[in-house]
Amino acid sequence: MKDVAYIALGSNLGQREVFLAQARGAIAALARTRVLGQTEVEETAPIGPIAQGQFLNQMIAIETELSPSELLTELHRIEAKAGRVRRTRWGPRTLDLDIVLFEHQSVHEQELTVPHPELSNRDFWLRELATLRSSRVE
Ligand code: A4P
Ligand code: MG
Repeated sequence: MKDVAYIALGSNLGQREVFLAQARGAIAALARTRVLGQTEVEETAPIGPIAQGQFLNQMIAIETELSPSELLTELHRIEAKAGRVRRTRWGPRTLDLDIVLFEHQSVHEQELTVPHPELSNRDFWLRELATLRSSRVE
């Protein structure tokens, strides 16, 4: 099934711009997927209980025939290439790729929850999502 997915990119460790650019390239290169749009990169103050550096955040809209779990596997592979090491939950990271929303599917599995549970708490995600949805060309 073909669907539109909104992917949040985040980095607050190391060469943040480079990690985001690599992620954009890797997402654009995914099989059975095309990029519909992307927001500007913005710097945001860290959310959550851990004291850490500022994030660069960005959101990309894609149309994909990958299933939700196939997409998650690909995003994990792209994170791993950016040297992502999973340490503390919510802690600093070279690259974090979250599936924020699918236009036509919701997922409630142990490995994957979409819409992302934090969506309603993150003003910049809501703003980025609105920007992408309003500018999308079908
Ligand atoms: N997983 C479940 N649902 C999803 C989904 N919708 N998208 C699972 C992606 N993954 C999802 O994720 C742990 C597991 O969640 C994955 O293996 C997948 O099976 P993770 O990326 O290893 O852990 P995490 O990122 O530390 O946890 P989580 O819950 O994804 O946290 P967030 O929401 O990513 O928070 N402040 C600012 N300003 N900007 C940020 O981008 N990000 C975080 C991380 C904290 N503070 C931030 C930002
Ligand atoms: Mg995450």
